[in-house]
Amino acid sequence: MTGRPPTRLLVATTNLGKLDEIRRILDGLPMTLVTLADHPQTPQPEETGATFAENARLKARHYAVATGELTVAEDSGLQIDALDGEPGVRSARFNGESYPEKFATIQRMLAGRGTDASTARFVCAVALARNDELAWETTGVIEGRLHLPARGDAGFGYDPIFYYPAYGRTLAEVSAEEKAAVSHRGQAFRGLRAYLEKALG
Ligand code: ITT
Repeated sequence: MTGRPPTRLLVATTNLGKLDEIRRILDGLPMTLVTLADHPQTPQPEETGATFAENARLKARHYAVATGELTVAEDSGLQIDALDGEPGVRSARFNGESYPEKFATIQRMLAGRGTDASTARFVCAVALARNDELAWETTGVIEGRLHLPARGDAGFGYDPIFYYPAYGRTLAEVSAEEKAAVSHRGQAFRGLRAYLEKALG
């Protein structure tokens, strides 16, 4: 980044589970973190990208232009190998109103392919934008496998069906600190933190 060091950072997500995790990872950074609650009139963009990275860039640019803030956005999701990477970029809007319904859909789809197990990964693409310009980007990945039925009630989204072998538990059975230490989001946002610390001098 060039010019005056930024003092504010908009964390542009409508997902409170993500926001809570991102806040913890960026805690102590010498910047004021603002959220979409500080910009309540801002319309949401349509997530038309074919990849996590495209959607992260699209969201970061959209909110940066709309608010004038230095903006970070992320696009993330679960890729299930036995389902050819589904739900992928459609994770948030995947079949089923609730997560238990989404888990049941996954179980049915797997059964349709003659299995009840699969390796899987969470991916998190992060993009930082100032106005329409992309300033920085990265991607974090965590590898694991499906655990059906779901187990645990921490975290959010697909955490109860994502088994992380090194912990021997699902990500809904570990603390926020344990999840952040290994997660796709933890990796990507620690990268952002390091970038911003350097940029801030
Ligand atoms: P924003 O676009 O406003 O950030 P969103 O929830 O719509 O919010 P995405 O389009 O990136 O965001 O969808 C991400 C979905 O992927 C999320 O809603 C969960 O279903 C899933 N997901 C991502 N990270 C996850 C995690 O750490 N644990 C469990 N599920 C996760």
